[in-house]
Amino acid sequence: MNLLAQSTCCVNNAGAFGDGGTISDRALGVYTAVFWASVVLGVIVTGLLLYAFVKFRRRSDADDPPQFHGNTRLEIAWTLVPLATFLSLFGLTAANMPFINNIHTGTQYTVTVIGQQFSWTFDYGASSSGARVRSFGTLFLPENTDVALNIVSTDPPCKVSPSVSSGSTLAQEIATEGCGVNHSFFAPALGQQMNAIPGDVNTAPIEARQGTYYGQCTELCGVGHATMTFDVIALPMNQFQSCVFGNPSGSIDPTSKSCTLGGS
Ligand SMILES: [Cu+2]
Repeated sequence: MNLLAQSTCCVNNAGAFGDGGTISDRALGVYTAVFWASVVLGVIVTGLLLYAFVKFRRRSDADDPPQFHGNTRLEIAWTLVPLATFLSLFGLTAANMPFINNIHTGTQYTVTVIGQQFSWTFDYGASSSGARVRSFGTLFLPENTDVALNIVSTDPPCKVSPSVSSGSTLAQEIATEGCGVNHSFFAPALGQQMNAIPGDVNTAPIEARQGTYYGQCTELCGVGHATMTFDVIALPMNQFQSCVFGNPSGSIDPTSKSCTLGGS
């Protein structure tokens, strides 16, 4: 318990199911519906089985049950009830997947998430001076705002900062280099998980209520895999702006007041 308390000492919402934002609300809604449908069906099936075991048990060796062939009403019922159940769960999942998987229309911020052995770099674009705006190990987000993630992987000899030609994005340039190993970005309380695959750009939406959230790599990527944790800090919009884009040189000081929740 101490170990757990220590490893999550400074981050709220480290649980597997959190209410960190609208995306996790949707995912949690689907999980909850599937869970309770399974509980209800499990209880009904177990109850019917136990009833049949007891009621129709063999009472003596000479005890022969009545012989009959088929029961149309029963067969229709045990075909239609599971079919309707699974179709509704499928429909519920299919209806929610686009919101959880696709970049939301009107999204204005894009962050390139770069997985390396064994750390995470978050790139917010180029500053006015042309330098990359980056944070390391902490993803800063504006609260209650849709953000798009471009998730990639790289390692030497390839560069974390290849030159970006016009019409291309940093994520595309990194993917073109094709270095690295598989990682996976996972922020459980925000309901978002997406693989970082060498040579590919994977996209995912993210949205968070104000707070600090725990994240980690969930693809075994080498000896330092366990150290590939990160924090997500969702700040009020004005604080996010000055934390991430406030410095013309592009550097982010994670210890500054504007980057700290409860700072100003
Ligand atoms: Cu990893």
